[in-house]
Amino acid sequence: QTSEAEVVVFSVPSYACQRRTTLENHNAVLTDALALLAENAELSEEEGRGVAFRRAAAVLKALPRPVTSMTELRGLPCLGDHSLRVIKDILENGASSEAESTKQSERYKALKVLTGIFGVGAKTADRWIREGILGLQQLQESGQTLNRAQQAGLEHYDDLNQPVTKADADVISEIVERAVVSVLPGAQMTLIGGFRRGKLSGHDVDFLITHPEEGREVGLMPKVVSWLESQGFLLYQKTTRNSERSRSGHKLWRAVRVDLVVSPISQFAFALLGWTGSKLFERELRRWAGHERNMSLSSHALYDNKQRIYLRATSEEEIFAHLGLEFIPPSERNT
Ligand code: DCP
Ligand code: MG
Repeated sequence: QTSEAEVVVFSVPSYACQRRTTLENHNAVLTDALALLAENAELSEEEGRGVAFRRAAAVLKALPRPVTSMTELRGLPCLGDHSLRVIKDILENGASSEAESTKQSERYKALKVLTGIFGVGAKTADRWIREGILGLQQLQESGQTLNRAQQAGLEHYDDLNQPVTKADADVISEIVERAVVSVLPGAQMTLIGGFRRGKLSGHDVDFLITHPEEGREVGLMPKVVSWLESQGFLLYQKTTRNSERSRSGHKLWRAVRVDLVVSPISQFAFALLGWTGSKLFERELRRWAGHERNMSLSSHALYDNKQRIYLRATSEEEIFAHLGLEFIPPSERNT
């Protein structure tokens, strides 16, 4: 005869875009370790492993209380063997030996320092490490040729690696707003990225700019950038023509990264949804659209592959409705 104890398990839908994830995280000890392993995988260009750790961490972030035993995890989605091993280690020993040894490894430390330079990605950092360059001083002494972005990144290394606070973001909002309305009266600016999700700090400040009359936004980006430059606010700029997106340094009391996105009003809702994040939330929305709805979602449009039509939307709510998802407000997209 067997007796079975009833175990109360958590229930969580499998796509992050089906869940409400606030900034309140009851499992930070677990998710910090998984995030570190995800970051290490991404820095080692193992994207698949990175996403697997990110999805596992996201499930734990959505739980209403701390996990205390492995049995509570039964039936939860996205927890692969590797992530479960990491969680078990922490629950039993207080820390993940894998996360700890990764954090202390010379390679991880070097990847962090080098990719902390604006304009340096995982590939470049890996090449430098293989050439024996593990830090900023070694890089400067090596005589490596740096592109303009990397030179600016190295010059403002400390500033750009210092988190941007909400207060910094508010000051910058006022300046960008002034720039936008000066060069195009009637243009509208919205805070996007982490600050729109209610985060209190970030690595940059992101803005979306549009005009209520379709077409009036054409040519706006270079004008905004010129205005900022003429007022002495610009340290460095990198413009991507296609995406109408500009990254610029910002001289005030320190250098701050600012991301500007310009969108025609017809695409505004898609740009707003696509640039509010989090990165995993965006990835999951696109995966849901493709795998569950046979649609293609981007920050420009939503295409229905079956009906072969573009689905219009003037608000984020409409896009969620097209996708057959419950609306999740920005503050609950912190997955
Ligand atoms: N984004 C994305 N995929 C990328 C880069 C960006 O989906 N590869 C979207 C989602 C992000 C948003 O753009 O949330 C802004 O990009 P950031 O890198 O600035 O991300 P956050 O603002 O969320 O983070 P942070 O607070 O560190 O700036
Ligand atoms: Mg940001």
